[in-house]
Amino acid sequence: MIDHFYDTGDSIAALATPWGESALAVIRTSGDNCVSLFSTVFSRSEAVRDADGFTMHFGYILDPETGKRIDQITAAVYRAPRSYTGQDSVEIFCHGSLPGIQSIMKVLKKHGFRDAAPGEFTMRAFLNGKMDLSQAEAVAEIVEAKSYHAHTLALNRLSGGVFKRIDKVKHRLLNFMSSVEVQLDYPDDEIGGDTLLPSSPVLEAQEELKTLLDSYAVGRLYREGITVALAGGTNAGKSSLFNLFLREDRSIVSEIDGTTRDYIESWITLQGIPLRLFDTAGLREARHPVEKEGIKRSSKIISEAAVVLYVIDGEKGLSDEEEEKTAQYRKDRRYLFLWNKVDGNVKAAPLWALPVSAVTGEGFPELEKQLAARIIGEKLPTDGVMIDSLRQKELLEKAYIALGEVERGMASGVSLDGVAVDLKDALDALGEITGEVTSRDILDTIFSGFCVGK
Ligand SMILES: Nc1nc2c(ncn2[C@@H]2O[C@H](COP(=O)(O)OP(=O)(O)OP(=O)(O)O)[C@@H](O)[C@H]2O)c(=O)[nH]1
Ligand SMILES: [Mg+2]
Repeated sequence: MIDHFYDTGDSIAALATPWGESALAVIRTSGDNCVSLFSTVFSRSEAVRDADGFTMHFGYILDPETGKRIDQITAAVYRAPRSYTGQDSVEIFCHGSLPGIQSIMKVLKKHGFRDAAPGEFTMRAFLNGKMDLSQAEAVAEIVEAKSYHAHTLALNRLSGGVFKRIDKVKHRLLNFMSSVEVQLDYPDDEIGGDTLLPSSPVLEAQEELKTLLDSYAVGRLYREGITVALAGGTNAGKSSLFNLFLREDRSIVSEIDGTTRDYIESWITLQGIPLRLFDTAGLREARHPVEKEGIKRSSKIISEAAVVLYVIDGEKGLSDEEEEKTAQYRKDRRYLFLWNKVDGNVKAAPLWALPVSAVTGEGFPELEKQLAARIIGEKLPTDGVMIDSLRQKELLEKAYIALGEVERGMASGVSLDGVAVDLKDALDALGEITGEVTSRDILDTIFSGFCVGK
């Protein structure tokens, strides 16, 4: 991290759009002195120098020494504190030409601006109280979101979703802390006695933290996706179902046993969750070395998949061998069983298998529903707040564990001093999430992960 990262008095500038040819590019600047510095390189310098916030100005970027025009631009002026960083800012909308952008940056730097470090704009926003640390992290999460859903979740965090939840827990604990302190200050008071402290605020706080912690796994899921494999005997209809999921004729389907010899994969989205779906080679005692190898590779995919859709040919029903196998697989939480070909003349499906038809699509909506439920579980927070940052998750765990200590301490009658120490640990961890309690190292780590211009 560069040394002057914390000098918020400097005026900084950076390209906020990708470095490449485009119709428009945006150069962002910020600093207490930023508007007046900018006016020295702008053709309508007086207009911009006295400009109000939220105004746009059309003109040219000039080299003040030669008077040469560099680019035709519009400049958006923001006045403190009503800007992204909380400082005076100018956003320059110029043409997306690489030499043009370079020349503008050069003239800005010659006239008082310096290059912004990664995340420095957001860092200033945080230091100026425009957002808490969980919101600052959400800024990077929005930029990096790979799916529509991940984007929506990050936007929720940006509008303070995590902050509000943590703040609520913190207030609960602070109230409790004051009752502990009252007892510490007046140990002989007649209302005294450690046993009088109710443990419910601690339990309720723990419950809240647990919900947020559980949301981490779900948040990751939306961001990174999950692997689902179709498995089963030959000719069961795996490739037909694979194609149905893709809504595309991707995998070869035929009535010949052992059509699929290798695995095939494709990304699909199920209720906003990215799924990496695999079609695999039908499992049987193969003689051909190529098929053998295909089955070996497919078995590896199946053993590593988060969810296995085990397809059974309902027309044939279960052979003794398959009966035994599926009995084994049913103990594995990852397996969901499909009784395929129900459009035809099928045997009755057992209760543990879902009747479907890859040909008519019968049972498919139910399959999608059950698959989504299996993947997400029932832990989806109702208000849609999910955490996505490993840092936040670790701090939540720390707070959760400290509260466990508080509870144990109270139950076993440990001195109230000990309880107060654990309670303070929990509060500190929560404060670190939102950034009230923080160190320079933490800020460096968080903001250095940002892109320049953010
Ligand atoms: N009637 C009916 N036939 C189906 C259904 N699903 C698949 N089939 C037929 O069953 C045969 C095998 O289908 P595939 O999808 O190739 O089966 P698979 O499990 O991929 O087979 P392998 O790749 O050989 O392991 C084909 O002739 C399909 O048309 C279904 O739901 N109903
Ligand atoms: Mg196949």
